[in-house]
This record gives sequence, C-alpha cells and structure tokens, in this order.
Amino acid sequence: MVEITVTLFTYFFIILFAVTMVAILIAFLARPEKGANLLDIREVDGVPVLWENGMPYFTWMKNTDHEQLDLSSVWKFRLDPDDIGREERWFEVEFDDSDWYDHPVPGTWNIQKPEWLDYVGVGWYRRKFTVPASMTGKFNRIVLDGVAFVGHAYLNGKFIGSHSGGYTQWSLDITDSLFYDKENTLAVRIDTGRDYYMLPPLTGPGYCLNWWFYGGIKRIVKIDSGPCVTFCKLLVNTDHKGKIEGSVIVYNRKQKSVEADVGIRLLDLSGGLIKEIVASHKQIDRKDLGAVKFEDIIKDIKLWSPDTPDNRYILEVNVATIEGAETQSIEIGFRHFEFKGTSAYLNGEKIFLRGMNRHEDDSRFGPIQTAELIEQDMELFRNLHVNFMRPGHYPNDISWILACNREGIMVVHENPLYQLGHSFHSVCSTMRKEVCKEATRQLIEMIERDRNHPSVVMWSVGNENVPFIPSIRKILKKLCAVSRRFDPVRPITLATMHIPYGVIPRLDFSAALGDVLFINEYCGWYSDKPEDVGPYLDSIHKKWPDKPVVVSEFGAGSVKGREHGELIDVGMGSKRDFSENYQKNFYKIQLEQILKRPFVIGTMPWVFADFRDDKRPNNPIPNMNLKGLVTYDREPKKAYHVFAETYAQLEKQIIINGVRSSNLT
Ligand code: GCB
Repeated sequence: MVEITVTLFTYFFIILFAVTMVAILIAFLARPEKGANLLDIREVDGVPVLWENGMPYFTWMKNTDHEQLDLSSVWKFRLDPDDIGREERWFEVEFDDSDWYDHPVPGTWNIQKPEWLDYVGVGWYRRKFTVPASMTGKFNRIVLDGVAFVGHAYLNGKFIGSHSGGYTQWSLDITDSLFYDKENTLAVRIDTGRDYYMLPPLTGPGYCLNWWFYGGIKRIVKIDSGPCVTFCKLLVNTDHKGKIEGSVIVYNRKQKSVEADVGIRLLDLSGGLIKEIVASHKQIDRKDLGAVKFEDIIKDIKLWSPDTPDNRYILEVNVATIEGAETQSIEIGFRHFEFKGTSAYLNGEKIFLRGMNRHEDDSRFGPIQTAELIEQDMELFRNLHVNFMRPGHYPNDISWILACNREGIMVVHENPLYQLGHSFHSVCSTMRKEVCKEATRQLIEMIERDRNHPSVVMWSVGNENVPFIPSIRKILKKLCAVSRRFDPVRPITLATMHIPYGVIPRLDFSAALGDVLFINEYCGWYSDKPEDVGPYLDSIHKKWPDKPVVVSEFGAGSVKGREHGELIDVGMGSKRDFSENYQKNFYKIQLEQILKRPFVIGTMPWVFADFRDDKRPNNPIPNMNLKGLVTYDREPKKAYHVFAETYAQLEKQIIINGVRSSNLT
C-alpha cells in the first residue's frame, strides 16, 4: 500500500514538473508582442499614423473653424441585461423608445438609479438630431470619447463602427450615412462586460476591476464637419531653448489628388502673431496622406513650468485646397523634461516631483468631469502644492488635462494595461497576440490625443503587470518601443509592485525598460510596517543604481472622524483599523524614510480622494477605497495636511549636490 502511494506521488510530481516546464517554455517562446503588427500603422515621410475605422486617427484640437454639432443633451436609455437589443433591432429609425429612461450625455448609467449602481452588462443609448444644411458636401465625422467599455454605433438603422476601450477618443466617417434632408437616428450599444484581451483586462475569473466599472457615454459626443482635405495629425515638440519642430499630416478623403497649401503660425495667447513658421505646398494623392514638416528656433521664448503655467502659446495650422480651407489650433508650451542620472530635470533644472494619483470619481458625478468638480479638485491640489500627477489608471477627460496645462501640473498619462499575470488565466492570455494588439492601440490613441499638451511630460505603458513572466516582459518592451516610435521625446515608465507580492527586485526583468522606475509599495498596509520602505528602496537602488526612482503609489485607508475601531482584514493577511491617525502617521514615517534617499525623485500618495472600488466589500464603508487624502465628498482628512505641509516645504527647498537640504519635521 505504502509503495503504491509513493509511486503515485512520484508520478504526480514528475507530471507536475513536466507541465510546469512546458508552461515556462511556452511563456518563453510565445510571441505576444507580434500582436502590435496586426494594427494598421502607415508611415508618411517617417511619421507613423494609426489607421482606424477606415481613416487616420485624429489629433485632438482645441480650437477649430469646422462646424461642430455637440450631441451632449438628454438621450433615451435602456438596460439590456439579456442582450436582446440587436435581435430586436433597437437601433432602427422607427423603433419606439418613448418609454426609455431620459439619460444625460455625458453620463454614466450606474449613478442614474440606485439599483443600477452594480449593473455590468449591456445598455443602449438613442437620440435623434438634424444637421444644418451647411454640413452637406463636407467631411463629417462623429467623435466619441469615454464610451465604456465597448461601443457599437448605428446611424439611421445601419451599423457604422465600434470601439473597445473606455477612456480614449474614436471617430467614424459618417459623411455617407447621414441624412441631410431629414432627421437622423443615432443608437449606441455599450457593453461593460470585460475579457482577458481588452483594456483594462480581466485579471482573473470573477476578478474585480479595482475601481468602478462605470458604463455609458462619459464624455462629449459631437459631429465635426470640415473640408474633405483636412489635417488629421499634428505633432509638435518644443524645448527650453526655443526650438520647435514637428509635422502636419494632411488627409485627402477625395478620390482625386489635390494640391494643398499648409501654413503654420505661432501666436501669443491673445492671438498676436509671433512668427510664421512654415508656408508649404504639397500634392496629396487620392485617399492618401501627405506630411509637411517644420523646424524653427523662436527667440525670447517664455518657458512653461509649474511656476509659470501662463506661458503658453497658440500653434495655428491652416490648410487650403480647392476643397476648402481650414484653421485649427492648439495651446503649446516651451519646456524640456528629462531624466539624467538619478535626477529629473525641467528646463535644465533639477526638480522634485511632488506627485499625486487621482481617479475620475466623486460622490456627485461619478466619473463625469464637470467644470465644477475640476475647479474644486484643482483648489485642493493647489493647497497641496502638487506639481505632478498620474491620472489613475487610464487616459482622463481632456478637460482635466487642459486644467493641468493652466495650473502647471505635470502629468504622466497611463495606458490601462492593468495587472496582467495576476492569475493563471491572465498569464495564459498574455501568451496570445490579442492583448498586445489592444494595449498598443490604446497606447497610441492616448499619445495621439494628448501628445501636444505642455502638461503631459511622460507616458506610462501600464500598471503592476507581473515583471518576471517572459510573455509580459515582451509586451511591455513592445509598448515602450511603440511609445518611443510615436513620441520620441517624452520619457516612459511602467509602474511596478513587488511588495506585498513577494517578488524580489532581482526577479524583476521589466521595471528598467522605462526611463525611470515607478515603484508602487504598500509597506505598512498590505505588509508589515511603514518603515520597511527604507530597506526596500535600498534594494531597488542596489539593483538599478543608475535609474531615478519615483514612489508612484503608497497609501493607507482611513475613515474621516474615525479615531480607532475594530481591525479589518485588508487582504494579504493584514488587518488595519482605518483610523485617521494611522493614515497620518503612516505617511509621516514613510515620507521620512523616502525623502532621505536622494535617488528618489518623486512621491505619489495613493490616492487623492476616496473612490468606488468593487474589490472592497468589507471596508468600513463598503465598496469604497478609503485611501484618499480627502473623502469622496472632498473633505480633507488628517493625512491631507501632512502632504500640504511636506510639499510646501519641498517646494521651497533647495537641493544641493542631489541631497535635499532640510529634513522633514
Ligand atoms: C494598487 C493599485 C491601485 C489600487 C491600490 C489599492 O497597487 O495600483 O489600483 O487601488 O493598489 O488601493 O490597493
């Protein structure tokens, strides 16, 4: 009997060993990064252009003389839990939606009714509109943003296109599907169900998102009506010595070739001409793209920085052809942000990144970024003396980025490639091409929408993707390469977490793919004590002595007004009391440790404000992530004042030979 058992055990271990070896071999041999090649990327004079939905991906422009029809208003809405809408043709023009719910757009269905808060699945939006006669004969594009997570659009009963990814912009050419002489019917089917191959990816069976799965049309929808020959991409790089260079890519939608005159001018914020940068003539083939490049040095330039955010300029582009003329512009800033050695430099001077993480979420509007909320949060940011932020963990509403331009807050914008490899299923998914294709597309969409803003100084290709799995490393490496191809100027990072996952820096083969290490650590929350952060950071520095380090997440939860309370299981075997004092002292201890290490060039508490989180049913306020420095209603907690004081000191502090001159009090 004993012998049989021993033999069975031996067989079992041999099989287990063989399966593990095969899995490791597959992980090594898998070529998921080839998925990026499945995208249609066209080169025009060396400039890459993403081709999507049958046309180039369009750069976001601040001002335009194109006629625009804003479709924000009250739309009709209905949940579709059984997914019958397509079969019952809810997209048809004649479909009767009179008893559907009146839903604001921009908006999210989850906050319309208490019983919809948890709803994950399909929902349909419909609205009718007419277009002005002046749009006839123009190139008409419907532009959508923040449609979470997968949107299918139908115009006048016909499917016109789809998009996956709830945080980037997409557009569809509707020139031939619009009714110009009668009413139009637009229907959008949205699904918030997720899988392993989309972004943010499902991290395991039944796994949570770690924030809220808000569904809906969360940002503005509009129709942009411009000439049939129009520029689709504008790429501008500047530096602190007055250099300006870039490209304008013109798209010819017509079936015949055209001659285009392209002019680029630099203006001050009140519209006064500073310099004509380029006036060029270009022939563009039918249904093709043409590039006009420019390079110049502008004298006596005023630099953009957190202290001088008003030093912005207008870059205006004019394109004229026989199809019509257009003038569009953006605001730019002259500045140079880089990492050298273990330091960060802005405009040639060393800078400490007084950072912050923030989710798009609040108690009144959920994820919708209203002007009122942005102003309220910016006021709180100002009092915190923040100069750097990470919109967690996805491209944010353009209004927030514009506010960062105005306020002088530098931004590291992040691709929602989140926690790949956190389960067996997720590891397997990373060996296929789809996830890399999706991650690449959304990374490019983020770069193309936001590349010209002065505030956006870096890109993050993802957050907490397991750093020792070969297939994940290949994906991250590819994403870094794509980011450098589309934006050779901005530094890149990827946020990594070792503690409390038990991955030691020695086993991290990915963190250093970027230009700076972004380290998320939760010493003193998910693992032992806050002071453990010191030796941990030293082990990071020992492995990568030449790389600067930003502590990109550290945090502890608290409930405002809670002095003490029962210990609550927060996961990973830790129990905490969620008192305000614990959170406050946690930050004091951590900051003391972090700030005495000169290779750490930035701190980013997790997180600015409490937010809804589907992973926290047992928290003292269920389904809330309570690590905010302010509450969900934006009331400052004690820890807020720790940062307000520390960052105020750091703002004044002089750094001598890379060492900060004063200690924290
Ligand atoms: C993390 C994640 C973040 C979570 C945070 C937490 O490491 O990056 O998305 O919200 O931890 O609160 O646990």
